This record gives sequence, C-alpha cells and structure tokens, in this order.
Amino acid sequence: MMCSLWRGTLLTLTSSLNRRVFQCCRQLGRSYNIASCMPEAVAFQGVSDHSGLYKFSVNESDRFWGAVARQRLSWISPFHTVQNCDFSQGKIKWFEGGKLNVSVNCLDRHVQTCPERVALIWERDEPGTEVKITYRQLLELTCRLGNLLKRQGVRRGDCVTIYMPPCPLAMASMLACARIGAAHNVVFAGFSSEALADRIRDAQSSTVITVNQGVRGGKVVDLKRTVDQAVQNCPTVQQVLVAMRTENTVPMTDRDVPLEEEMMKEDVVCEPVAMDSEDVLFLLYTSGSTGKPKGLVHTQAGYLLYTSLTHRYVFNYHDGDVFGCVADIGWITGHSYIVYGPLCNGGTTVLFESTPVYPNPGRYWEMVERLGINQFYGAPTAIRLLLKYGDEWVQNYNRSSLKTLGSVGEPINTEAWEWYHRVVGDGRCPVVDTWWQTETGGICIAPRPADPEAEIVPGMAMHPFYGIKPALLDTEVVTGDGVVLQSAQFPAFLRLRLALCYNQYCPLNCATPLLGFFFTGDGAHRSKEGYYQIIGRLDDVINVSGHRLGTAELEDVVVCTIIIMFGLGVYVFVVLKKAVMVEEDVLAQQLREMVSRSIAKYACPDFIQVVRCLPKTRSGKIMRRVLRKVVERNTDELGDLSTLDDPDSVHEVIRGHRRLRGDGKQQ
Ligand code: 6R9
Repeated sequence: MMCSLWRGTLLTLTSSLNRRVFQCCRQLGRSYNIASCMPEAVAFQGVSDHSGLYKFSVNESDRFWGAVARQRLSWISPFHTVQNCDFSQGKIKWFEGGKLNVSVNCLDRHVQTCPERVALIWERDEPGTEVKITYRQLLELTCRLGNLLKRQGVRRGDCVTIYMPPCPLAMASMLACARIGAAHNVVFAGFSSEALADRIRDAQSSTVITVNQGVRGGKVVDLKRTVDQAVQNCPTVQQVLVAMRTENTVPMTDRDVPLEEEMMKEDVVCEPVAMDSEDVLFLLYTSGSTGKPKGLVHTQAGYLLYTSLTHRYVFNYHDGDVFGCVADIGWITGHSYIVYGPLCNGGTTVLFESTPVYPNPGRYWEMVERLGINQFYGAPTAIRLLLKYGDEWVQNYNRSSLKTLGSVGEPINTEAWEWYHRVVGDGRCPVVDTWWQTETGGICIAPRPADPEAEIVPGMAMHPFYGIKPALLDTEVVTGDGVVLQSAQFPAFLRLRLALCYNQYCPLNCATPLLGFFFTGDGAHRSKEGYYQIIGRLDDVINVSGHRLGTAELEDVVVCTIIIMFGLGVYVFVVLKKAVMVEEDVLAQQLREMVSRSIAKYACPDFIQVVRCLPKTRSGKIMRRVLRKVVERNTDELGDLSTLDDPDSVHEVIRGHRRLRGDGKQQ
C-alpha cells in the first residue's frame, strides 16, 4: 500500500512539475576559478570546476576532508586518521587522534580577530526590539554559564537537557556545555511535559535549563510549569536552572537555581576542555519509523566541519552577511544553521522567537528590511501560508539585502517555490531547496554549490553536496524512482549503536545489502539529468510544519478521530488536545494525509475539522488500528473498541467501506 500510494504521489508531482528553468547566479563572461570559491581546492590536482571538485570529494574522500578539516577548524592537537568507518558494524569515526573544543571554534577564535562583530541578533517576539550580541559578549555569557554548570556539579560526559525558546541564553547554554565537555539535549519548547520527561529520562540528565515563561506570537507560555510537571517523573534530575524571559515570578523550589543571578557571580573566563573528535557533542530526539522518538548522537569535529562547510557553500555565505534561519533551536535545523554552522564561520546569525504571522503576515519581510538579512532560510509550510495572504505583505518592505533564499523540512511545491523566487526574491535570488535530516546533521542535497551557470529546477533539491553519495533503491525496476539511500560515509552522519538498527530497517522489506548506505525513509525521483526531486516520507513518520512527528507524538495530541461517511464522501473529525504549537490548518492537512494513508486507495477523506481542548482518551490510536483492519477486510479482528467515543461509528465505517468497494450490492 505504501508503495502504490507513493507512486501515485510521484506521478502527480512529476507530471505537474514546471520544467521552467531558472538560471541564477550568472557570471557570464567572467572566468571561473574554483580556488577562488574554495581555497583548499588549489591543492587538489586536476580539479578546475565544480563537478571536478565534487568527484574529487567522493573519490578522494580522505584527501578532501583532511584538507578541509585542517584548514577550517582550530585544533588543540591534530588528527592522525581522517576516517575509520565500517557501517556494517556501526563504526563511524572521523578525525581520530584530534582534539578540539567546539566553543573555541565558534567563539574564541573570532573574539581574537573581531571581538565587536555581531554574533547573534535575537529577534524577539515583540517586533522592533531585537538584541544584538557581539562575539565578545557571547563568549562571556558562555564562560559564565560554563562556570555555573561546573559549580552545580556538571562534569565532562554528562548530558544537560535544555527546554528553552530561542534566546541568547539557550544558545549560550549549548555552547557552555560544549565548552566544559558536557553533551546537550535540546527539547523543542512546544513539547508536552510527558514528551519532555521521556527525553530527560532517556538522556539521564541531572540538570535541566529552562525559562520562567516563553513568549510566542504575543502569547505567554508557562514553560517552567511544564518542566515542574516533567521532573516529577524524572528521578535523575537534581537541579533546574531557570532564566527569566518575562518579568513574572514563578514558584521556585530548592531544586531550582535562578540562572541570571547565579551566573553573574561567575568569572568571564572558563577554560575550554580538549575534546576528542568523536566525543559526544549533543543528543537530539527525532521521530523514527517505530513511532518512539530516538536520541540521535552527533559528535564534535565531523559535525562542526560539515555544518560550517554547508553553511558557507550552499548559501554562499560571506563575511559580514546576516544569516536569517527562522527555525527553532529545538530542531536540527536550528542546531546546524542558527548555532554551529554560522558561528564556526564567524557569521552573524539571527535567532527568531516569533511566528511568520505575528503581528501580521509581513513579519518575516519587515525583519529582513530592519536587520538587513542576506540569506533567508525557512520552511515551505510558512511560505505556503504567506502566499495565501498575497504579495502586498512582501512588497511593503525593502528586500534588496536578500541574496539567497533557502527552503527546508519538506518538499516545496512548484507554486510556493515560484512565489518565493519571484515575489520574495524579486526574481534575482537563487532558491536553494535543501534536503537533509536529523540523522545527516547537515544539508545533503541542494542546488548549490554548483558551477556558476548551473540551472535550478523549481521544486528540486538538485545535486548532492561535496562528499555525499545518495542512491535510489529501485524496487520495481523504474529507473530514477526509489527510496533514498544515503551513504553513511561523510563526517556529520549520526553516530553510535543507532547505525546498526538503521541498517536493519528497510521500509520496503527488500533484501538488498546496504553496503554503507542507510535508508532515509524518503522517496525520490531522479531526472535524466541526474537531478533529485524528493517526494516525501514513505513510512509512518508525519511531517508537521517541516518537523518530524512520529505516530506516538501525534497520537499524544489526537484525542479521538470520528469518521462519518456520507454517500461517497468520508468526513474525518480529529479532536485535539490543546498543547500543539503548529498552525491549525497545517496540522489538519497533515492529519488528513495520515488518515488517508490508513484508508488510501479506497476512499479519500476530504474534510478534517480540528476541535481543540477536549479531554484525552487516546482513541485516535485505536481508530487507526481499526481503519487498517477495515481496509484489510479483517473486520472480525477489530479488538477492544470501548475507549472510542462512539464505537458505533466503526460499524458505519465498515458498511460505508463495503458500499464503496461494491461489496454491499452482492450481500
Ligand atoms: C532538516 C530536517 C527530515 C525529513 C526528511 C524529509 C523531510 C527535509 C526536505 C524534506 C523534501 C526537502 N525533508 N528537507 N523533504 N525536501 N528539502 O527537516 O530534519 O526534522 O529530521 O526531518 O524532513 O522527509 O526525511 P528532520
């Protein structure tokens, strides 16, 4: 079923694909020198253009990554081995023997050369109240926090959970962990107390960092209260550091530490720990095909190198540019392209606390004008949403600072791509649709870098990045279509035991040996020119607003699903608990997809109404199981229906399904 559903989608998408080609970044008449783009390339014999450089990066991977790592990172001691990987054993090691500190690479070395350069612009929820923080100030914040964490007993190898909205102290907390050798585990501050507790327990954190309250879209969210609820079920937690985002006091217990007050008592110097290349930098939980979130591990050197390289070349980032990635730091996009990539490059990075429509749908573009943003990186969901409000909200603001527009998180449809290109970018900025995953740490497939005149096809992620070898697992001998397999042999790929379980997981149950590749869970089409178009997920993972939510997380918010069939139409009402920080119509669209997966082929639900704030019964999960059984015609094995709000509706579904299949007539 999965396969046919995907093939259907594929056909629709490829046939509707607008083949108009945009040639951006033309440098006609100018001679092209690869070394002026990437200085390391001088040493790579025979490499004169981009495709030569790409081939070199995959064929001479040791030389490529060795040179780049020596040139771009500051090492405390040099590495002796570039890579030592055997994916079949789950072994992935890069830059062995090397010692470095990630916070030194992101802060100290820039403080030495340009201490007053703005490292971070905190775009607060309240428009026009941005806060600029220089490299010197960010290093000071990080050192004070590092010293405070040490005073509170956090040691090298511990894992600190961070449950904070995008704010400078969240970023400094991540860097402070890196400085003292602790790992961080950032949990998106929209997750429920249950989801937070699961992640704290799994990471065995003894320290949690949070804020009293968050502010988003003009609304105040009681984050400390969520933490209080979560830690009741987390015996490992000994202390909660609480920063103040609003003026409102919140109840504090003996376990709670007022963060700003205590960190001001600390010194502004904190000795960085020399970390091994393969020590853990962070854990980040993401939804897998099993429905249960899994903690992925990224390590120090390979991750940092890869995010800085992709940040520099995919977006064509140059010194002095203002980089605006509007993701939340709670997702991998925030880790890689708000924090580590831009800071490693000495860049100026924007930390966006608000929403695309607060106080109005001009928010992004008003911010672009006010902050002079040069590269804007956002999600297709937001672009689609803003498109609906019309061009005026964009055209009201001066966007001449923009040079590159990026897209991430889900496939971008042609209409949204063209609007982004034509209206937001005035037809002069390349749109880079970047495909990657929490597992890959950084961008794997994107239109740039490429030779200067290379085309960009709307809606296509186009080419693999340096060192990346994607492949398509072709199940039905249809050349060019398949599930994306990703070579595990590049520095930012996830680490640890998890590599082993990925190895065994195959969404299409085929027996193909993996030989260093892993299944991404995404379907793709490769054109005859070799360009990649990502179709979307083939497993049970649901992409909401560009972020992965597994069935478990979604069922956490779905209270019940009521299905009513009228004639040929199927009406699906999904009742939600209130704690979901996603736009309602977007969620409804994703839920519709989820439900249509369950009854695909036979009926097409055309309406979902989202009702909020009802008590939770968890019957969404039961209903999904029931729908599967109905579709498989196993109606004798429906199981216990007593937790459904309306068990009788199931019989109605069965009758309607039979009618649709034409079985009813025979009875
Ligand atoms: C970075 C990020 C990963 C999943 C991935 C895919 C989808 C991401 C995409 C895209 C089509 C793109 N995805 N970028 N699909 N085109 N440009 O989003 O990481 O949260 O782990 O999600 O998102 O389905 O497998 P993550």
